[in-house]
Amino acid sequence: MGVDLSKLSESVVKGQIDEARQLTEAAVEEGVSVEDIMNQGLVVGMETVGQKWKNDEMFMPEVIRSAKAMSNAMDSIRSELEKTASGMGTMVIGTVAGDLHDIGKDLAAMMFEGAGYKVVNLGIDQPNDAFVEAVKEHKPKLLGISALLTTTMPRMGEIINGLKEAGIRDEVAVIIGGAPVTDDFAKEIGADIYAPNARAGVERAEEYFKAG
Ligand code: B1M
Repeated sequence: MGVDLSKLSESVVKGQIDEARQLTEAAVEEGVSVEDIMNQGLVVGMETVGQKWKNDEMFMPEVIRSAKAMSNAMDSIRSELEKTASGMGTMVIGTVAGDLHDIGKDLAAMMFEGAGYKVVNLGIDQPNDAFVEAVKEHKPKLLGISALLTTTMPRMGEIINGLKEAGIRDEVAVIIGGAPVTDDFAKEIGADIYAPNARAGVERAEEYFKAG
């Protein structure tokens, strides 16, 4: 009897940390691919959470618990994910200076990891220089910048200018996301990709790279 991946997504929605991990491990043991575990289980669960949050059907502590359930379950498949990771290249991601919000950023990091990227997560409240230095150090294909406050959004443009000043702007694609961020803002500051949500971020990055 195979593991029902809809039960896995349900356990994420319900924030059942142990159950989500157990179901993930059981699926791995049964030979279900990490892609299916992510895309038919964990990601579906977290997308439902996002919808419920938007519709005021879930509160923040529940969202945080669901994110923990997803990330804890992902820990058990991380080594498998890393095996496929090299194929997609590296992504550096972080939240800008003065901004402590990390739930959406971590969700995006998890989705990119699930899609096969090696993700270097800088964390929250990162000075502009930290992004530029990380691009120099890790030579990522993609730089992800997250901001949740209108007061911290300007840091995104400053980081892009920092890349230009360092002469490395053309070496990395910049993707930005966060609740107050818009497509127009992304164009205005010269970002390459705008991500309205984590999954769209992965899809749009794929389209961007395909278009060359
Ligand atoms: Co804050 N906060 N907060 N907060 N907080 C907001 C953002 C706010 C909209 C609430 C409000 O007033 N309605 C408001 C901002 C107003 C504005 O500037 N326009 C606000 C404020 C004002 C503040 C404080 C100033 C409050 C205060 O102290 N007076 C303060 C600032 C602290 C600071 O950062 N310096 C503050 C603090 C906090 C907490 C610490 C309490 C907590 C953060 C906990 C944490 O992150 N660990 C918090 C929270 C939880 C929120 C809300 C309620 C929820 C944010 C969240 O996690 N959403 C938020 C209200 C809201 O958004 N409606 C709010 C769920 C998450 C999945 O969505 O982050 O949008 P989101 O991510 C989405 C997409 O945006 C996208 O993908 C995700 C979905 O798939 N995405 C990316 C995000 N980053 C991406 C990067 C990508 C790709 C996609 O690639 C790079």
